[in-house]
Formats: sequence, C-alpha cells, structure tokens
Amino acid sequence: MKEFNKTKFKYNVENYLKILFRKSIEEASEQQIFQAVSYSIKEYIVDLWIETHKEYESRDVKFVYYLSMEFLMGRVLGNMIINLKADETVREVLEELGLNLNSIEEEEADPALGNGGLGRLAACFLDSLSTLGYPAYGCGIRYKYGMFEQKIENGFQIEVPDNWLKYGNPFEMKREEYAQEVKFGGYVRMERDGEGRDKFIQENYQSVIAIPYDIPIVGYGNHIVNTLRIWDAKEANTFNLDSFDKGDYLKAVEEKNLANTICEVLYPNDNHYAGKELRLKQQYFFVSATIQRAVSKYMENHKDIRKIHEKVCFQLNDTHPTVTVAELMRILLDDYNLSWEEAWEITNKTCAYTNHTIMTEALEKWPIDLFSKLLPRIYQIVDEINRRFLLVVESRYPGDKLKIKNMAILYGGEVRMANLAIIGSFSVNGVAKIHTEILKERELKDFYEMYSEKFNNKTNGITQRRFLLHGNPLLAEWISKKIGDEWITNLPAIKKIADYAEDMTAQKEFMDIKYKNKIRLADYIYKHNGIEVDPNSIFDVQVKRLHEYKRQLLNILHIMHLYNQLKKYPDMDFYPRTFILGGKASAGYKIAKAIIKLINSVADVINKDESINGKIKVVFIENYRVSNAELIFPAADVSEQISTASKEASGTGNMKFMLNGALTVGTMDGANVEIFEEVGEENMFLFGLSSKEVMEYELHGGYDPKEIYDSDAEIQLVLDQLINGCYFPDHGLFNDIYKSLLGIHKNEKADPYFILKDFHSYELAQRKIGKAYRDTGAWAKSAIINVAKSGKFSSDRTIEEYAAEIWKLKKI
Ligand code: GPU
Repeated sequence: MKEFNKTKFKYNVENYLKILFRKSIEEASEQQIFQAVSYSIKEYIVDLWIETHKEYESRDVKFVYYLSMEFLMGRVLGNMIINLKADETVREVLEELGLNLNSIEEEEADPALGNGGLGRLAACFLDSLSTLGYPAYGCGIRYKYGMFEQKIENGFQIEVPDNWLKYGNPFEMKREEYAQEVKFGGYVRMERDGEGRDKFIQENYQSVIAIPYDIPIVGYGNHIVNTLRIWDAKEANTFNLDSFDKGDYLKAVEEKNLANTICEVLYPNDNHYAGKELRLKQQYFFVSATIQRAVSKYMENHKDIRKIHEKVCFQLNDTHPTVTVAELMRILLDDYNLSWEEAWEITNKTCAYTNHTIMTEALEKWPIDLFSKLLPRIYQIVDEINRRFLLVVESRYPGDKLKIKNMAILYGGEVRMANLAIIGSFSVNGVAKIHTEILKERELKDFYEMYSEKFNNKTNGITQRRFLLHGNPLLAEWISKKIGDEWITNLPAIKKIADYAEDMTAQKEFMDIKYKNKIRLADYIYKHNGIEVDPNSIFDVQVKRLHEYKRQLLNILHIMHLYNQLKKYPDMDFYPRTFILGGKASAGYKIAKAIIKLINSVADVINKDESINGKIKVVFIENYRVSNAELIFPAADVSEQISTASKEASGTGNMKFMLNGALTVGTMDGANVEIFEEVGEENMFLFGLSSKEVMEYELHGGYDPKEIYDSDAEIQLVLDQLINGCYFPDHGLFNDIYKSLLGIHKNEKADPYFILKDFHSYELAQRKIGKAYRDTGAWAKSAIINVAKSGKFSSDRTIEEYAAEIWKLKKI
C-alpha cells in the first residue's frame, strides 16, 4: 500500500498552484492554496479509492446503499487529512511552505446538503462505514444551494442563499459514464407481448439525465475509501432548434426547465413536510438514478437478478426515498420481466426503512392526483401493492375498517409514504430505544402487530473522529496521553479515562482544557457578535434547529425569569452564566422565527444592563452549522436537551456534548434516556414530565396552562413581559408566542409542548447546576465521567448493529 509521501505532497501543492492558477505560493490567494492542497490530498486518495474498489470487486462483496435526501458533511479537508493519519506530515510541509493548515481549512465552504440531525447522522454513518471497512455508497442530491446561510439583522433571521459551489468542489469527481435517464409524467400504455404478458410502456414523458458526482469518504487509518454519490440533473438531449419543426418545442423547453430546477435547492424543512411537487420530483429523481445504477452494477458481474438482495441493500433514510420500493418493482417487472410475486419478494428482501420522527407534521402524504400525474407507472405499482396488501389485511382482520384506515397506503386521496416504506421493507427501525418503543406501542402499533419481526432499534451515534479528534484537539491529545489512542476507532475504550475522574491533577488539567476551549469560543463570539463573555462563567448551550418541540422557548423564558430575579434580589446567590443559543428556523416557520427574535431581544436588554454586573450574558450564534459546531461542543459546560418528552426521536447533539465533557440538563426523551442509563443521576440534571405522562395528557386533550399562569406570579410576569414591550417595543411581535402558550387561538391546543408545565422542574434543575458548578472538583469529576461513558454513542457501534442485523455486510 502506498504511503503518504511528504516530498510528493510538497511538490504537488506547488504544482497544482501552477497548473490550476498559474501562481506561485507567494502570489496565490488563500482560496487558491486551499484548492491546491485539496487536489494534492485528492491525488493521493484516488489511488486508495481505486484499490478499495478493486478489492470489493474481487471479493464480490455486498453493498449497502444509504439513500438520503440529506448529507450534512461539513468541511472535508481537515477530516480527510486526519483519517489519512497525515495530519503531522501535512502540517510540517505546509509550515515549510510558510502556510498554516488551520487557516487553509477555513477557506473551505461548509457543505450543508442537509438540515440538521438526520443529515448529519448520514454523514457520521459514512465516516463509520469507511472506518469499519464496510462496502457502502451514500446516495443523494447535489443541490446547487444547500442549507441557507442565516444572517441576523436587527434580531431577525434573514435567509441568504448558500452558494457552496462558487469556487468549485475540489473533492468531487463527475462520472458522466454512469449517467441515468429519469422519466416524469406522460401516460402508461399497455400492450401484450409475444408470450401473452402485459407490458407497460410509459409514453410522452419528460426526461431528465441524472449525472453522478462522486466524493471520496476516507476511513480512519485503513486506506479504505467509499463513495458519496450525489446526482445532478442535466437536460435530455432534445433541446435543439430542430425540435421546433417537429412540434415538440414546448416539451423541449419544459425538459430543460425541469433539469434546471430539480437540483436547485435543499428544502430547509426539518421534521416538517411541505408537500411541494418539486420535492417529490427530487425524491424520484435521485431514487430512480440510484436504483437503476445499482441494478446495472449488480448485473455487470452477476447473472441472476433474483439474487440481488444477496449483494445489495437499500437503506431508506426516513420516508424521503420511499419511492425506492416502487422503482425497484418497476425495474424488476418491466425491465427484467419478473412476475409480481417474484419481484415483490426480492424488493422486500432488499429495502429497509429508518423512521426518524413521530411528529405528525413530518409525515409525507402526497395527493394521489399529483403523485399519479408525475409518476404514472410508479403510481400503478403503488396501487397494486396497496390492493394486494389490503387483501392480506382483510383476510387477517375481516371487516376491520379501522385497520384499513390506519394501514392502507392509498387513503383519503393520499399516498402515505410511511406505510409504503413499512410494507415494502424487511426492516423498520427507530433511532433510540424509547423512540422505537413509542413506534411499536403507539404510532405504528397496527403494523407492529402484523409484522413484529420487522421492527428493531438502532440507537443513533456520532463519529468521535470529527467531534473529538478534529473538533477538540486539546482534549483528544490529553485523553490519548493518559489512556492511549484506541478510543479513536473503539470509543468504548475511552472508559479508562474514568480512572482519572477523582485525580485532582487530572481534574485541573481537564478544566484547563475546557477553559482554553471556552476562550476559543469567546473569541469567536466577540468577533461575530461583538459580545464579551467571561470564560469563567458557566457556558450553557442549546444549539440545534429551531422547533417548538425542542423548546428553545423554555430556555429563553427561564432566562427572562432569572433576569427578573436578579433585578429583584441583586445579592442573590448566583453563579455567572453565559447562555449560548443557536439554530436555524425553517424559512416559513413563523413562530420559530419569532422565538429567534425573542432570544435576540432578550439578549440585547440583558447584555446591556450593567446593574446585573454581567452575571448573565445571552448570545445567539448566527448561522449555526457543522464548522462552528466543532468550536461550540468543546466549550460547553452544560448541554441543553430539553425537548418535550416523547418528541425528540433521538437527538445526536446530546451525544456530541457528552463526548466533549458537558453535563446534560434534559428530559427523559430520545437518547437522553440512554445517556442517563450510562452516567446515572449524579452526572446529569433530569427534569420534566415523562413521555408516558405527556402522552397521557395528550390522550385527554392536553392540560390547562391558565391555571399555572393564574396561580404563579413569576410565570405570569415572564409571560406578560412578552407582550408589554419590555423587550421589544413592537407589542404584536411576540403575541403569537404568548397565544401559543395560553391557547387564545381558537381550535388550538394551549401550550402543546408543556412549557409552563415543566417550567418549575426546569428551574429547579437549573438551580442545581449553579450550585454544582461551585464545586469545581466534583464538576470536573462528573464531566470526565461523561466523557468516559460516551463509548456507546459512537456511530461505529450504530453501524456495526446495522451491518450485522439489517444489512448482513462483511468487512474487508
Ligand atoms: N430528524 Br424526520 C431531522 O433532523 N430531520 C427530519 O426531517 C427528521 C428527523 C432528526 C430527529 O429529529 C432527531 O431526533 C434524530 O436524532 C435525527 O433525526 C437522526 O435520527
């Protein structure tokens, strides 16, 4: 195997500058240097990439195709260098050339082809798949514009397009030779073939050509390189002046438009289905291209299409790629002439589905009208899957209309994608224990009753290579010095660091590192927000997408309350606190945007109030994304994981904080439950209703927050401050928030996320935190124990479980 060669790398950097830009190091811009360094790294990686695939071919391995509308990769250069174990060499060479790797890394766009947890999970999975040596493709869309850039102007969120490809992406490789045709619209004509079989032929359709771009995914220290394949759209070759005469001029223009729009932009919705036709086009576009190519690749070196499940598994990342089920059926039926029964059996052995939420507003339900017009042949197949499925339901539950209502794919004029995914897959998994239990007991109860063997849990994980080794070099080095570096590829080995939890020198070293990371973040905050924060204060952090169920509102209302208390009792016992919040709101999510404005308005008032002596600072981090997340997690003392119990499927930020030695204040929700199992009561601050209690209330139409408002003067004060101009002169602005809590809107549930109900319990937990932090030794001990117990939450563990129990993959 080729080793990373210092001399060659040095030569390459200068040579690429010359070839790409006709510049010397002295003349080149930082961006040009980033490009040259990236191409030099890529040159080395490509050889490993080729080797890896030769090996795959010679061993005739099984592949998983991880189909996802989102891959939130973050910057790749630094991570690739680390995974190549070339960090030291690269730094040396660059220094000899008078360059600095950290500032070169800053030149890279932050690829954000994802919204939040779901997309970042996909990116962590790719890192683990390569590191563990599993043959895999990530398959998605090459959006021209990724997640929007968030600007805060006058406290309001403004969305700015993210032109991440402006300078080109040095790591991608266009693979024209694997282009696929994808067909939309038209109609289906039926004819009999020579053997009397029905043939279905789509006609008068619009074509788009899907062009794959491959990005290498480098495993840690093992020379294995898998592929992230993202598809771009190109017009089919019909657009020329000749078509004018042939009368299909309009069709040619339409095809051109379709090709130009499909991959234009990532929908910025998290946990929310918007029902846009273009979104369905995106889904079918990348699914069809992926499945067609996967089948062709399989047939290149296998004879029997009937055995494709032995070499291929399609993992569906939520319902977004669910048309996979019907597309595979279409190919097996129409292109390979299999019988329905054969095709169905194969499809069922090849597809697996992951559910990532129980939020009902996230359920994808396409109007049949729209669906059948856009995908006429696919719709026929879905219709037939539905018809046959309902026969099974009817024979098992004769006359049971409720079962049909709950489980049918086609119902009430809609195509229900989750039902199609469950029926078409051999595996259905949730993403944390409690989430899977809720799916089985409530959301998908009827399916669980029918197909209990399909259901399984795969608790999420994160990659320690990015979120500790790359993001927190000081802590990473400290850990490795103490217990060796096995944790990099075997996170449970990090448990040995617990031996140092009570060692006072180690505690001090740990807190020093935390302090340095807090200074690093404080500098960032000063640079970006102009706010001075005290690194000796408690850094209390909530960073994640803005969503009512995640309850950033509970956090900010509590801050408002604390501020009231400090004003009222200036001498009260209070440990200085810096509240750091960050996250994007979906562009059309009004109340979430109002909450951002509220946070910024409260920050303005509190940060300026000299009478509280800087005891509270509030910071809203603009444009929260993977690159600044890597600065934020290492600097956190307190991790806010405060979703309404039962609503957060898993959460993964919770794991990133823990890995970096923050203590969690949280509800018994998602993976918090499993973090609690690991660290115990002494090392975590639990509060709030349990998921059982929440669901019980929901069953009975909620609860009455007015009782709390009327009987609790402190809460009343805080709520009134929303609408009395205390924080912002425009009274109306926070009205919607006020009403959402007290239920003044007709037909709307009051406080559906139990914010007032959990308020006091949260306040109590927060008070415990202030107290606990004063005992630095005990705090350090808890923080070190959190790091030590994070072993379970590596995405390596998650991927091992998927590989063994769902994909049946072999490592190479
Ligand atoms: N999640 Br559905 C998203 O980030 N976006 C979505 O559209 C959907 C789910 C998240 C869950 O909210 C989070 O709890 C989970 O940890 C993550 O997916 C990965 O499973």
